[in-house]
Amino acid sequence: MASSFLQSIFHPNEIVALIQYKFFRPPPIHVIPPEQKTKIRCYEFLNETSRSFASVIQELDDGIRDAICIFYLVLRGLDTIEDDMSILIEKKEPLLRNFHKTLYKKGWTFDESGPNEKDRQLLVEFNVVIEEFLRLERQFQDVIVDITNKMGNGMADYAKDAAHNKYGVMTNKDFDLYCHYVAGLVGIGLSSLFSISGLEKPELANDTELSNSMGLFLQKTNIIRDYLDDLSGNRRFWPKEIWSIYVADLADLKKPGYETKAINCLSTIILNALQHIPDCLTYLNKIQNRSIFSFCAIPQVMAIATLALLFKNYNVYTSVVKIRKGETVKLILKCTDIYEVANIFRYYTRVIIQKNDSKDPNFMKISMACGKVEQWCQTNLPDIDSYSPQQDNDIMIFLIGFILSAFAAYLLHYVNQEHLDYQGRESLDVFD
Ligand code: IN0
Repeated sequence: MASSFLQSIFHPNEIVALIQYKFFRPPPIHVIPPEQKTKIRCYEFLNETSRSFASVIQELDDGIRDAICIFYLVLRGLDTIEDDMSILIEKKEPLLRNFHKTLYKKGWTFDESGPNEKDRQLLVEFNVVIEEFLRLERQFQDVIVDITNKMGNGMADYAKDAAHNKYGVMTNKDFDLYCHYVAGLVGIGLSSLFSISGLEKPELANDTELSNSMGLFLQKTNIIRDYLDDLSGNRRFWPKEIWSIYVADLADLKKPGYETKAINCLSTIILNALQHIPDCLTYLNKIQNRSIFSFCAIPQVMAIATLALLFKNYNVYTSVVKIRKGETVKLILKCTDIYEVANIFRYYTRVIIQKNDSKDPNFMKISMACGKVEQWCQTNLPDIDSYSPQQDNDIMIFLIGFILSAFAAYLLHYVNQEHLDYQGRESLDVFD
């Protein structure tokens, strides 16, 4: 918490958002009766895997919350198997291909994940997820099984493909296909669940292209951000069709002497991701239910904020680049309707335009991709400029933020001083 405040010290409105989120946000009102032990355990798992996203799921309306929670945990289980390099391919392939069938095997658990797998315990207690899965309405179960089947088989195809293991993703078409398996299918499944719940129209599920784009935009952003992390685990998701324009090997991008190539390659892959934005906005514009809207919009605005931060940022090749917690919280609080969300997209694509420079080989294409966001807003929300979003620069917020920042800075300075004094005392003790 203290470090989140420190990160946002020069962004008073983020300090206000952090305080608002931490202390003044009403907690989710639904309570699970204590006798429903397996459901309680599922929500505990959800909270362990992803804190901020878990609260967005918990705020979903009654008719859809449990189905999404279980869908999320099932996918997390499948992903844990796919990621685990300690499981041999002979074992991994059938596990992935049959994972959808295990959803009907009461009592099934798996304790062979590597000790370092973050979600190892989820598979150790997977019987709990299965039990709750079997309590869902039949139509929800069918969607989850169908998507898990398609995704598990797609993942298995990639996991056993020798060329993929050696060179990684080859063409831009492969890039889209891999992202379709691991994320586009999630979008397609979610749209079906929304429509079946009756909270959204059937049309949302029929337009699978839009649902797919929602997933591709998120997954491509993750892949761009995780360049270094993935490479160190010998995973190669940046398509060769893109990086081979600049270097002979994907790993060269992080080497000294390749800085300009690395930045231009980063622009090319970011441009590839930006192309999904109009579809994502069109999808979000079709959503009617408020809780589903926030659930879908929050990851999307995080993704565009991340892309704006990654663009022209050499740190992608040296460390993990992430948006500040304060910025995350500010975005979560803002995602209330399509006008707010479109404004956030416009804001970050304008950040990209400002960073863009004419020496970049993709200068024109990037300008055009960002221009399409402006165009989308003018066409679909013609009154967007007369719409007045919650003012960021509202004088009160600024003043409160400023005072709180000063106070936080003082506190941190004070705590640090105490800490140093204490360390000093400790080392004195040692030397005495
Ligand atoms: C998700 C997606 C997600 C949410 C809403 C609508 C979607 C439509 C299409 C595809 C995916 C959609 O959102 C989560 C967000 C998340 O987990 N964020 C993490 C941050 C992080 O970097 O991991 C957090 O801690 O807040 C998401 O990333 N994925 C996901 C998985 C399952 C479900 Cl049901 C929904 C993963 C992925 C690979 C992008 C599909």
